[in-house]
Amino acid sequence: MAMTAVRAAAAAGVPASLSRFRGALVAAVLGDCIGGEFEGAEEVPMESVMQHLNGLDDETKGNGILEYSDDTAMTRCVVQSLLSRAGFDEHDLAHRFAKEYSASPGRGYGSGVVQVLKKLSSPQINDVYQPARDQFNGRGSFGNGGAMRAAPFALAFPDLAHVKKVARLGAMLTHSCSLGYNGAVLQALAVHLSLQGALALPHQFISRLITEMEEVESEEAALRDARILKEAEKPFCERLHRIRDLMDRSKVSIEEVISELGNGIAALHSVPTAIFCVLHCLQPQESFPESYSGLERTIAYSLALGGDTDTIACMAGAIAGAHYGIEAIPQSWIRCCEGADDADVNAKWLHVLYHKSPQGGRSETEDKSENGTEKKTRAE
Ligand code: R7I
Ligand code: MG
Repeated sequence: MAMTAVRAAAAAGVPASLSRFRGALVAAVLGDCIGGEFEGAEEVPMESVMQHLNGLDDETKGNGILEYSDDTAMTRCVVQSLLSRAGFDEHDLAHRFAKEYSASPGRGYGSGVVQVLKKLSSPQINDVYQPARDQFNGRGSFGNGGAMRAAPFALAFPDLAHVKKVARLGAMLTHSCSLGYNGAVLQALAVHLSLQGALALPHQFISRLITEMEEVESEEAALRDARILKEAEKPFCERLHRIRDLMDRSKVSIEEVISELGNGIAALHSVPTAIFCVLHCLQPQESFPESYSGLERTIAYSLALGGDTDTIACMAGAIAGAHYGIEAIPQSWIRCCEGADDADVNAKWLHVLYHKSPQGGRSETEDKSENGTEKKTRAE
C-alpha cells in the first residue's frame, strides 16, 4: 500500500472510529451535492471536474450553495428513523420517506419511485412493501435509489448479517426487484467493511464482497430476476469479478470503466462502479493534484465518469469516507454543501448507536417480541 494510503488510514484511526462514521456520512452528502453539476452528462472532461472543484474554494460563494438531491433527502430519513427507533422500523421509515417527499418533491426523485412515495403517504396503507412490488408491471424497480441511501444501515449495526438484512428491507420499501435491493446490500457491505479498515487490503476487500454476494445472489428470487432480465446468473458477483480484473491492470481508461461497469441509474450499473472508483483512487493518480487526499480523488474521479454522477459520487463518497475519515475532507467542500453539517452531527449519533450493544440497536420486531412495548431512545 502506498504511503499516502497508510497515512490516511492512520488519520481515520482504529476500526469503527468516530472519524470514519463522520467521513462516511459527510462524504456521501458531498458526493451528492458536488456531483449534481454533471448529472446526466455523457462526457465530462477532467478540466471541467477540476474547475468545478477549484470553485468550491471560492470564499465569496455562499454556505450550502450546492443543494442536495433525493440521495441525501432519503439518507436523512434512514438516519432519523434508525436513531429515533433505535433500530430498523419499516413503518416509521416508510412514513418518513413519504413525508419528506411531500414536503420537498423537487429533489430530483426517480420518475418511478414518486408513485411509490405517493402511495406510502396514504393513511390506509397496511403493507408498506406493496407499492414497491407494484412497480414496473409487478417486477419492481432495479434503480439505484435503494443503494444510494444504504450507508446508514452499515453505520448503525456492528453485526454484518444484520446490516445485510436491514439494508435489503430498507431498500425493498421502494425497490422490490432483487437487482435493486441487492445493490443496496452490496453498497452497505462495502461501507461496513471499509469502516472496519478492510480497504487497507484492497484485493481481500473485493474477495470478501464476492464471497458475501455469492450467498446473497444464490437466493431463488435473485436467480429468477437475473434470468428474466437476461443478466449473468449472479449479476453483482460478475461485476465484482470485472472490478478485480480492472484492478490488476496497470492502466484503465474512463471509457473502459464505463463500458465494463456502467455509469447509469440502475443499481447494477452504478454500485460496482462506485466501488471501483474508491479502489482505483487508493493510489495517487496523475490527473489529480498531489495535495489531494484519497477521498478528494475518489469524488473527482466519480464525476469524470459522467452519467449518474451525483449518485455514484454519493455512494463512492460513503465508502471512501469510512476509510479515510473526516480529516480527509476539505472544509471548503463541507461549507459549500447543504446538509453536510447535519450529516456530521448525525454521524456522531450513529456512532453511539453502533457501539451501544452487540447488535448496535434492535429492530422493532425484536423489541416487541421481547417486552411487547415500543422502545424510543432518542426523540427528535
Ligand atoms: O431508483 P430510483 O429511486 O432513482 C434513483 C436515481 C438516482 O440517480 C437519483 O439521484 C435520481 O436521479 O434517480 O427511482 P426509480 O424510478 O425506481 O428508478 C429509476 C429509473 O430506473 C426509472 O425511472 C426507470 O427509468 C428505470 N427503471 C426501470 N426501467 C424499466 N424497468 C428501474 N426499474 C426499471 C424496470 O424494471
Ligand atoms: Mg442520481
